[in-house]
Amino acid sequence: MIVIFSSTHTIHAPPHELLNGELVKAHETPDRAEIIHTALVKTNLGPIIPPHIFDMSAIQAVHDTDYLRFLEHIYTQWVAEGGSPLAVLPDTITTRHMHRRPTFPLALPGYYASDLSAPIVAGTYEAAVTSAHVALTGAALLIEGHQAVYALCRPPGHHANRDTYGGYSYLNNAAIAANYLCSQQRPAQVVILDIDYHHGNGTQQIFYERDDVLTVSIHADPAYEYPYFIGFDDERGKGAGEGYNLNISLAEGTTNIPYLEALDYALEAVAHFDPTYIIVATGVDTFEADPIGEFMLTSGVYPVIGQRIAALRRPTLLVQEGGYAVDALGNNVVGLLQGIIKQ
Ligand code: OKP
Ligand code: ZN
Repeated sequence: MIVIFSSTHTIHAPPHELLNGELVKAHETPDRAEIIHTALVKTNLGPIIPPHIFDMSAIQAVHDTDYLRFLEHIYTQWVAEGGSPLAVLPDTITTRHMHRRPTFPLALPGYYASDLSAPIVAGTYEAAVTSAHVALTGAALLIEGHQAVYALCRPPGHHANRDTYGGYSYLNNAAIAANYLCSQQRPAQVVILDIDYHHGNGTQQIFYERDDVLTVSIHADPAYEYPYFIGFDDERGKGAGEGYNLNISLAEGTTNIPYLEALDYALEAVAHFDPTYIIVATGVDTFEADPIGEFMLTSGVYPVIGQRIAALRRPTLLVQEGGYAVDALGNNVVGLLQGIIKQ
């Protein structure tokens, strides 16, 4: 399996995040990707290659121009205006009742942020663009005929919307890759299967009214878990996209067996859609020891998950999302990838 990786991710190292009312040390750290990279090198899973550089239009096809410009320049503007050089983190955010776009640098982040978990530092934009290029490189390899490719993306992306960031996500890597596949080789039909613990709200919304990308997400019930305001099972898509979004939410404490049942249900929908390509938004924060996830999956289940996905026998791109139990992270990701290869 080809792996795509860039060490550019290290320039995005947010110092902190707001979690349950406290400013705590960031969970989404550079060592996550380094740990996965080291585990991949050790297991000799396949060639590890750097990303190709794509035209910005591949990213602009998914994200709004004003939002991209904001991400690129806000850190400098924020610091120049007296914001903390530690990181951009707004103190005032838009709601349903106040949402005029500001121009003032200390106010702008509150217009684009969906939560306070995703600080912007000097290197965030470059790291996020590189992360998108890592995913795009994977998509291009599928077009070239590869059966399974792993994009070691960091920062993650599935909470980023066309014009919002949050949930450690700035650019939606999986969505950018899916949209690229659709635009390159008509009539490509793409499934994004999101197995991260958290609902992939950005991905859902980007494709909500489209029928060429089926979005399927298995995640913790938003009634008690982030992103709270979206991700419920009755959200099925809209307009042409009606029936092309599937949410499967699971209870706190979910263990291997019920999880695999949910996966099988999701995979039936995927098979029925008959995709040209599958993109797996790969989070392993479903692991029992994850510090921010409440599922109880064990390391032994990840190879099984991989095998069942690969049993669909479609060209598959795995895009890294979450997973914060750093001691087990390398093992869990490698296990999943080995399951994909073994099938
Ligand atoms: C990113 B990924 C819960 C706050 C959650 C953000 C979580 C982002 C997860 N009270 N904070 O792994 O999907
Ligand atoms: Zn997650």
